[in-house]
Amino acid sequence: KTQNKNIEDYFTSSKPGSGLDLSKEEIKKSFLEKLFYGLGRIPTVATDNDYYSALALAVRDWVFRQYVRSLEEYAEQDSRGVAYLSAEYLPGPHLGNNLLNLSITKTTREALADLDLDLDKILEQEVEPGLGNGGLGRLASCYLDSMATLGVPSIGYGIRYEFGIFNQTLKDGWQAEVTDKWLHYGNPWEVVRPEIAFEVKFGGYTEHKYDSNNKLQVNWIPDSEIRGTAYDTPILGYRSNGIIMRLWSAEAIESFDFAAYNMGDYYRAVEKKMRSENITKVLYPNDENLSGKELRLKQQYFFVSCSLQDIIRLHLLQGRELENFHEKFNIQLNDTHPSIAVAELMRILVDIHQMEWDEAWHVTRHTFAYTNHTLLPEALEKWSVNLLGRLLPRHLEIIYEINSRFLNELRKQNFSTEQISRMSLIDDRGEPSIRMAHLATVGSHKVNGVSALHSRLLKSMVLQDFAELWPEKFTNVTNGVAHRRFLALSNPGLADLITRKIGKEWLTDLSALRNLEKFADDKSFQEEWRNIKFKNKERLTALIEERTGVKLDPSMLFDIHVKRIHEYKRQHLKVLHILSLYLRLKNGKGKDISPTSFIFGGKAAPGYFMAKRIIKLITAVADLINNDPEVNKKLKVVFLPNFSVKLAQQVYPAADLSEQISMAGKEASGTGNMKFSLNGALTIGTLDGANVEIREEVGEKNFFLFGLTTEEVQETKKAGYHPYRIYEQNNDLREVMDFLISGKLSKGDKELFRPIYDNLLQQDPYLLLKDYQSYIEAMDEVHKTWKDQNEWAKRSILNVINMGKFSSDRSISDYCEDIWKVETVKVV
Ligand code: RUG
Repeated sequence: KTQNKNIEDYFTSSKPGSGLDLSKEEIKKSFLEKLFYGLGRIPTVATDNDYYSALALAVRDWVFRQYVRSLEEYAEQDSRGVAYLSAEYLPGPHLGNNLLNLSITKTTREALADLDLDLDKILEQEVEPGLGNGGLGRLASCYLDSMATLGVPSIGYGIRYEFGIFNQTLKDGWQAEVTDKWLHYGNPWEVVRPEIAFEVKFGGYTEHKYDSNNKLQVNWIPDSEIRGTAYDTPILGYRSNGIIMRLWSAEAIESFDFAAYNMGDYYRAVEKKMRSENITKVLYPNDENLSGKELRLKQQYFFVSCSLQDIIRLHLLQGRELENFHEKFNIQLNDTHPSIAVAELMRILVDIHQMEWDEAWHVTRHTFAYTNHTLLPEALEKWSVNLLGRLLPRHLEIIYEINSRFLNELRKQNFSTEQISRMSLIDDRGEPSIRMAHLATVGSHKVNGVSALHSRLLKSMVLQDFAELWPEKFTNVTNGVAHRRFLALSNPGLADLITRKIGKEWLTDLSALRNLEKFADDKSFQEEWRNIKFKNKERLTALIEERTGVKLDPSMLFDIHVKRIHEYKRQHLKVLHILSLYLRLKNGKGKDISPTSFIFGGKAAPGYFMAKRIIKLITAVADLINNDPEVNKKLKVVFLPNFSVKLAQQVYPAADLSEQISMAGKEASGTGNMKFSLNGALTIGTLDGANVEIREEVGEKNFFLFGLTTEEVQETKKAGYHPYRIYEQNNDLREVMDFLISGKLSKGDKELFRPIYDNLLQQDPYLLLKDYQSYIEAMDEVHKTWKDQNEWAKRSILNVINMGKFSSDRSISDYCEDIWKVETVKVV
């Protein structure tokens, strides 16, 4: 750390000014300076991407101003901080959001117009960082937004994947994956910090020795080491603080093997470097069986180790002792992906800083808190003892030690052998493996689920024994979404109407939307509301036509199902419904059907056979219906490829109906459901995840409910479920199912969709057939309600105004109060 009195004096006397509310001239000047001197471009050669980069660099300066001001404030208050550890982030495009948060969108538009440039065209240039798979990564980014807005002293740690989630294209109706080269044009938002770099060890063995005080010293002798370098992206809150998202990138410590080079083996000279850098090359698409994937475990440990070394550096930099580390830092584990951190912190404290085991364990348990995001057995992470021992031999020893002490405690408390084996961190059945959720639970002071239902099920199913042992440890924090991005930024028409009626308070307190209640019955307000929706639908229609060639009619009902493709999310239930409408129309029984456009979007994991076939089914149904003049005036179907945050921002504002139709008990929370309602879509949904709470908030009448409850699902399965019987008894369903294998969807190929057909008739693990009739009836009710446009508008308004609970600001306040116990410090 260098002390430079002159610079310090300058910094204190000239306190960085606020980055907010800049004038048109200031914006123009900074933009042009970045273009000329930041990028070295002259007007004759500057491209749209140069304009985008210049504006982004100017904006980044203002965001950093807010960040620097925040840091000063935090240091002064000596605040308790939060480190959010997440293997995934989906920030979405930064530029528009930063302009909004600096309150300079309008002025920037004018500044650029003076230069004959169009802000929208410039915004279009941004390639978003696809550093996540779906809900979990997007949630992490919503949380950073809210932590910044509320003034939580915090850092988000993660991985700087060189290639993010694949880009999805369609080939002959099938998903085809294309590498995501998001860094191809550079990334103006990040700053590399070559001096914030840590070494991370892998492999090798451990040595156990007693020192002169007869204290055991363990030394880990690795067989390889890799360096992680920090890349910082400032994240700005709304007219508020700035925080950092710090992503680690792997590089070789020695970039060149001179011995090999001198012997003429040029390839081997750089091979090691290439192998080391593989660690942060690519994001794993989830839903696959990841347990054998060594590189995935390396990624997890790599980012955890860098992050912990960094947090400890920050702690010691302030002259503090490690004994009170937990009083100064909370570390939130976003799912089990970073849960190896429990063993790593123990290793750092005990092996490196010579802390006694019991004290280190106290510090560790009071530092971590763990958020569980899934009950799906296949998604609960387990690492084979063999693999973990090979990559992280010392961590395996530590995990065994934690486990042995934990199990001894249980024995003392007279737990049965059966309970003890259920709760053990090691699963001994079959090939021994580590249950990462158990490690995270034992090593944390709080464990939370992400919706009321999910947290209840977590306590009664997956972590039941632990919840009985430590009831006070378990809590719920219902997810929330960044309403500024997903309403203010994505739906400017609606945002403007709301602000005209009730002012800007809702931007920082979403529950202020309730002040709109008096307008719910107001016919002229309803009309304005509908016009805005219509314009959003026109916008989406144009985008869909450009991307797919399918032209929708914006006066139709827009019925939208966008999310990852997974059997439990039941996209194929929606397809069965569409086919039932198609057959009704063909049989001359479709007079009650309201004209509808069905829009699907979402990626399937590349190795997930059924999910990929479901995409093919959707596109096959789309081809059939869109090209049949007998039905295509009433029905249209489209699969919008490559769903992303950028696309989502266009899709949610244009939705009339939100499909949230997972089998009850499977969707931990869902966050798309919140974004839809926030933009005035009505929901058709099951009592799953956060749907339950959304329905409570918006009112039963304003939510189309169908399907079994979680308890009914459990009873159905327990009683022995026979989908074939339902098929036999329901004529309509039988006709639809048989249509799947009729060849009419597949140019005569009767086998193409047989795997879906067979799966549903023989196993139907997600009870589509059981819920089918109830879904059809609820959809009929939707179509009936749509015919009364005033009623629909009223329900849409009631959805939006009751969404206060689902802002991520509320979620982060809950974390602050219940889990982190931190005080917020705002700079504005
Ligand atoms: O599937 C869940 C969603 O229900 C949830 O809304 C989201 C954020 O909490 O996390 C999703 N999730 C769960 N993504 N990955 C996992 C399992 O690792």
